[in-house]
Amino acid sequence: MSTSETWDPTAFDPPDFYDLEALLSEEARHVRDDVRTVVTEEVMPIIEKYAQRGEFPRHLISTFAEHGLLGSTLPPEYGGEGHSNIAYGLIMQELERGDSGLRSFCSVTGALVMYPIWQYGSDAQRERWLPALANGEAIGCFGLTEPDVGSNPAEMKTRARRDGDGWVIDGHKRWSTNATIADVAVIWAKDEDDTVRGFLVETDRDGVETPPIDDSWSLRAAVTSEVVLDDVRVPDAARLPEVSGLKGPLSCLTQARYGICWGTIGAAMACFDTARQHAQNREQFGGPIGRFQLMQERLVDMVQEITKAQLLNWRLGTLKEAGTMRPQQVSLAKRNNCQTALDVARSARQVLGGNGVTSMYPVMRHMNNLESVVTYEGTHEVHTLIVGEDVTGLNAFT
Ligand code: TGC
Ligand code: FAD
Repeated sequence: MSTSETWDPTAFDPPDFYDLEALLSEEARHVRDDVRTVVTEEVMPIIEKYAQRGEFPRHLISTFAEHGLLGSTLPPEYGGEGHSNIAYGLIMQELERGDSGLRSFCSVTGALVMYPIWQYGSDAQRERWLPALANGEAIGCFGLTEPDVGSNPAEMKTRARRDGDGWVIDGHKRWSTNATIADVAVIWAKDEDDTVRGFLVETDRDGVETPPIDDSWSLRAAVTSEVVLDDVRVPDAARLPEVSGLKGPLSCLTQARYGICWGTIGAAMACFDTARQHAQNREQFGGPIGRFQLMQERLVDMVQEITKAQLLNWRLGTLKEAGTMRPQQVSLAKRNNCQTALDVARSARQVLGGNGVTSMYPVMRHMNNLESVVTYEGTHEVHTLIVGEDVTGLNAFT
């Protein structure tokens, strides 16, 4: 068997060592299977080329909308599907099996743009933006991070000052997923009393620029940008009226981090499955390399860590569904699952040998993507310290 024949993406057979399938509702299975088919048929055949070119496959937005993947937990009157949190998690898992950048597009749309509008917006804001975001007619982005302010958003420099019956916003956001192609940016800024407030800023307003960051080795099939705000005037109706303070943006992060916990395991499953197929089909020393004990140890380590992460996700999902999930529990799973996915990707890359560094296999792309995923939405260290505070009662950030 030649090297290019050692992996068949249509034969994807994800590990489910503890039969979590038996715990899934009919709804969750149905949604998961639908997204899995979309990814196999519409993402896998094209994604390597888009990543190589550094291009977001924009035509997939309408596919995501058609399959209800944008803001899917919201109620139908606002364009959502009313899906359970486990079904939502499985959507993220399957999307990231394809590419972290595609999951990013959908999780930013749902968790970082639609969620704050839904949770903290006025009726007019909900009506204007939610259906359009759900059906892919409008694209949103989230601006919290700045060039000099990442892990500690409490230090943000972006300012919003009162001006008549509106506001003027000045600042610079960096690392905003989707911004260059976005119609609306959720911008977090401090007012004259140093209180953090959220604004829905249309990106075609005077003074807004959204240049792309185009020199990244990671998430190459996604759009990541700067958002420069130079004396941008918005009416008071652009302010999210129902929240003030840092808990506004941080509560959105909890939603997005939840999706990342599931998504990363989709990437890990893809890497494992590729490595397993290769180990079964690639022959050296007169037989398949999967017969070697050292190869089996790699594959077993992968299954072991993926299984633990799947169990974390399952439990986290049931807590979220019950309304009792704490942000610190999300931090533990985000920290564990990002690291697990990175470790699996790196080990899978080794199983593939030389061809593993090429786009013949999806693993190096996943590995590079996961370098962003472990950093965004709170770095590994930040989540360590969030959980550290929870277990010691001592705050390491002050
Ligand atoms: P702290 O004093 O702890 O909290 C301030 C207020 O916020 C509340 N809160 C939360 N609420 C909900 N969810 C959470 N995760 C929350 N964390 C805190 C808290 O209860 C408090 O409320 P109140 O009512 O008492 O005012 O705030 P702090 O300044 O000490 O925060 C510390 C720290 C480091 C944990 C926080 O700043 C943090 O999480 N930093 C990491 C920054 C980060 O994750 N940035 C992500 C930017 S967005 C992004 O990366 C998108 S990538 C998306 C993609 O492409 O997929
Ligand atoms: P820093 O905060 O400068 O951290 C640098 C290093 O110092 C890290 O290793 C960190 O863990 C460590 N460190 C910092 N503080 C401590 C501490 N107290 N103890 C120990 N170690 C510490 N942001 C948005 O607002 N919207 C988006 O849509 C968005 N999308 C992104 C997409 C991509 C591809 C990337 C890479 C980032 C994105 N981000 C986004 C930004 C992301 O959230 C930040 O990069 C992240 O929060 C870390 O901030 P920083 O890069 O400034 O690193």
